[in-house]
Amino acid sequence: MPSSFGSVTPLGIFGTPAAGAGTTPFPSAGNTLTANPATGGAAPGSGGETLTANPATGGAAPASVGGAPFAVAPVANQAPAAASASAAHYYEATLGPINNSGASGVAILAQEGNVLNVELEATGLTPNQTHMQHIHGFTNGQPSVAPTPTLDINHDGFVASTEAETVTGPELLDLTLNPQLAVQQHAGSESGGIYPTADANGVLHYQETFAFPSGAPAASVLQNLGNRAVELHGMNVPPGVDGMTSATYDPSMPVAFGLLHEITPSTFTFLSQALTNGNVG
Ligand SMILES: [Cu+2]
Repeated sequence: MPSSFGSVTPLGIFGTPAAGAGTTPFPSAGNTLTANPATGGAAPGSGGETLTANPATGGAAPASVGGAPFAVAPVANQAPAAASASAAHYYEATLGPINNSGASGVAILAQEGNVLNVELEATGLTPNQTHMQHIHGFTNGQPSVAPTPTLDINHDGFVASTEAETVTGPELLDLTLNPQLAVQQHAGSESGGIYPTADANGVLHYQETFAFPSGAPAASVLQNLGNRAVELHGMNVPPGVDGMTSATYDPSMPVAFGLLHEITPSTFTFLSQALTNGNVG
């Protein structure tokens, strides 16, 4: 999995410093995050799974920088020294329960160009079950809003995925463990997507990097991320709900939802470290 995107340079997204910050790829210990606790992360140098550099704090000023702050900047990190600073954008969604699921969590996104990194932790999920998770939104720019019980049009006591989508927007990106398939914009089929499974305690950890070919239709999901939302699915439902004929696990039932909003690089770093340390969710 780490080599899925061998043709891209994933570290640029995380190595881009704020203007004036240190510009070496590994400015100091403590700024290197191994982001995938579930899989044990990737071996150093294999790319894709290792977050580097702290764009907000800049970390400790590297001794080698001296008076030429950008002299050692990697090619991918040649951010202008002035106004525009970093081209990376960071987002957070606080996930709250839907359908009285009891689930909650947090998702953080880092986006630069056509590369998107997603970290997510959720608790209170149905244990040992696979949970579909997506970025939802509207491609016309309409902001997603949180679903409410009033959307239960068929009055079965649950807001089904299709009912929720009237306000959240459709699935725009499948947050799968095989992002090479998710690069295709969601087209109404879950075929082929591999989603994470909650552990025996109902806890789910997720980290993945999506690299979209330039100009690919799916890359549009990266636009207006601040108007979009993260939604998790899957819970046990009684008979008669969502077309189920018996009490069963309904993999599509929404269980957690959060609106994305842009955060500062320092907040992203803080949250990313907290996720890595298991202190969030
Ligand atoms: Cu969804």
